[in-house]
Amino acid sequence: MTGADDLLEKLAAALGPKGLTRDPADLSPWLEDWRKRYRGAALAMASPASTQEVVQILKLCSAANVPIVPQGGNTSMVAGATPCEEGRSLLLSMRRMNRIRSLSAQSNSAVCEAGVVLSHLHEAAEGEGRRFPLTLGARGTATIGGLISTNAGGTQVLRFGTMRGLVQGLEAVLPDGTLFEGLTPLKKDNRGYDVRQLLIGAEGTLGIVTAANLKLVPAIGSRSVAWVGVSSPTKALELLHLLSAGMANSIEGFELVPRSALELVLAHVPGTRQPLEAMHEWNVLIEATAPVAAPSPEEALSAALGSAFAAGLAEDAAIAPNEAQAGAFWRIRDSISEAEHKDGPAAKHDLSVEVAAMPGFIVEATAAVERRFPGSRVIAFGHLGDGNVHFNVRAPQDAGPDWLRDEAPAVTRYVHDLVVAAGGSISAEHGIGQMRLSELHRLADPARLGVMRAIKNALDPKGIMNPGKLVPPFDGAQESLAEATLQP
Ligand code: FAD
Ligand code: 2HG
Ligand code: ZN
Repeated sequence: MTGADDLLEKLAAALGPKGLTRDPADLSPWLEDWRKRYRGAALAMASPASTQEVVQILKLCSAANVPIVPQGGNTSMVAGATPCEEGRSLLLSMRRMNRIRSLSAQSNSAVCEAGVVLSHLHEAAEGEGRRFPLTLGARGTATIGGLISTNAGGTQVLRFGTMRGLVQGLEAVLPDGTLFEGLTPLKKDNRGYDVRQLLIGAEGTLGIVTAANLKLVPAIGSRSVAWVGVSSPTKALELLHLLSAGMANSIEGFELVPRSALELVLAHVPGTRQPLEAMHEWNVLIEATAPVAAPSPEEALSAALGSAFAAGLAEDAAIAPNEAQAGAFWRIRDSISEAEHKDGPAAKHDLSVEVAAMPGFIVEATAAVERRFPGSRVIAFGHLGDGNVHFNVRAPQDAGPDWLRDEAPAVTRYVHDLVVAAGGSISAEHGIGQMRLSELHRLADPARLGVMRAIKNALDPKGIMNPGKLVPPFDGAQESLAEATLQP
C-alpha cells in the first residue's frame, strides 16, 4: 500500500462516506478554476463537517506530507483554489461547514462557519434587522472562508472597508493540526503578533479558516440608486468628491462602468437594458443609503446630482424609481465579469493606485497599452473610489486561439510595469493565487518577499498548505509547476 493509499484509508475512516470522495465525476467540477483557465488534479476531495474533522485531516496530512488545497466556493479570480496538475494534493472543500453558529442583533455580530455562502449570511442578517456590509458579484457562491482568505473587497469598501476590517474573531486550524481559537471579538488585544490578521488574506497558505466572528451593521431603512453618464474618469472622481462632501456617510457604492463594459453586458446578459437614453463614454453607479427611520436619501442624492450638472460633472442621470430598477442597475454592474467571459479572451488585471491618481492612470495606461498592442481594447471598470479598477485587456478581434497563452503574458507584464511605476499594486482585491505568482515574484520588493517566505516557512515548514500559491518559491520549482498547468 502506498503512503497516499494509507492516508486515504485513514481519512475515510475519520470522515465517513460523506466526508471523502475519490470519484472522478464528483471531483471534476472542482478541479478547474472559475475562469476555466487552469485545471489540476487531486488524490481525493475531503469535505469535513466540523472543526474537529479539519483538525484530524491536517494532522493526518501533515504526518503523511500530503499537500492540502483549501476550497470554498471556487470563485477565485486567480486560480487560488485550484490544485496543481501533479495530483499529489488533497482538495479540502469547506462547503459542508455551512452553519451560522449564532447571530446577535444586540452585539451586531454573527459567528459563521467557513462554508457559509455570502448571500446566506446577507439573508440571515436581514432577518434580524442587520446586514453584513460586504458584497460582490459572486455572493451566491463565494464562502466566508474564501472571502476571509482573500481579504475580499467588492462594492461597499468605500464605506465599510475590506474583509480585514469586518472579521472580529477567527477560528482556524494550523498546518500541523493545532487549533487556533480566536473567535472572541475583543476590541482591544495586545498580546503581540496578530495571528488573526496574518491568516486573513493568506489564501490558505498558513492554515484553514474554520469559523469567524463577523461584524454586522444596522439594516438600511432605504436606499437610492442612480446611474450617471460622465465624460471621463476624472469627472467621475470629482463627482464622488462632490457627493461625499454633501452626503458624508450615506454614499456606499460608487462604481465606474465604461461604455465598452456596458455594451458587453447588453450584448451577453439577457434581460439587461440600457440605463440612460444615450450611451456615454463613462458611467457611474451610485448607491446612497439611509438608516431606519431616517428620511430617504433620494432627495439629497437628487440635489447633489443637480449640483453635479451645474458644475459640468454629469452628462445625464437616472435615479431608480423603485427597487426593481435599482436591482436592474446593479445587475448590469455585477454582470460585467460574466459578459466579458462570454465575449472572449482577456488579459485580466486587478490594479490599485492612490485614489487621486486613478483617473489619470486609466487614461494614460489605456492609451499606452492600446498603442503598444495594436487591436487590443482596454476595459477598465470597478471600484474607482477605492483606487481599484479591473484593467482588462481584450484580445484583438483577429487574435488566434492561442492569444491567451502566447500574447497575453506580455500584455500583463506591460500593464504591471505601468502600475508598479505608478507606485501601485498588481493585486488590489483578488489575491495572488497561482495566476499572479510569477508576477509577484518578478515585481515585489525583496523585503516583502523575504518576510512572506519567513512567515510561510515558520508556520508551514513542510510546505503542505496550498503549494504553488501566493508565496513565491525559493528555487523556481513551484512556479514552473504553476505555469505548466496553464491551459491554452
Ligand atoms: P475560493 O475561490 O474557493 O478560494 C479562494 C482562496 O481562499 C484560495 O486560495 C483558497 O485556497 C482559499 N480558501 C478558501 N476557503 C478557505 C478556508 N476556509 N481556509 C483557508 N483558505 C481558504 N473578489 C473581490 O474581492 N471583489 C469583487 O468585487 C469580486 N467580484 C467577483 C465577481 C465574480 C463574478 C467572481 C466569479 C469573483 C469575484 N471576486 C471578487 C473573487 C472571489 O469571489 C473572491 O476572491 C472570494 O473571496 C472567493 O471566495 P470563495 O469561497 O469562492 O473562495
Ligand atoms: C468585480 O469587481 C470583480 O466585478 C471581478 O472583482 C473583476 O472580472 C473582473 O475582472
Ligand atoms: Zn472587483
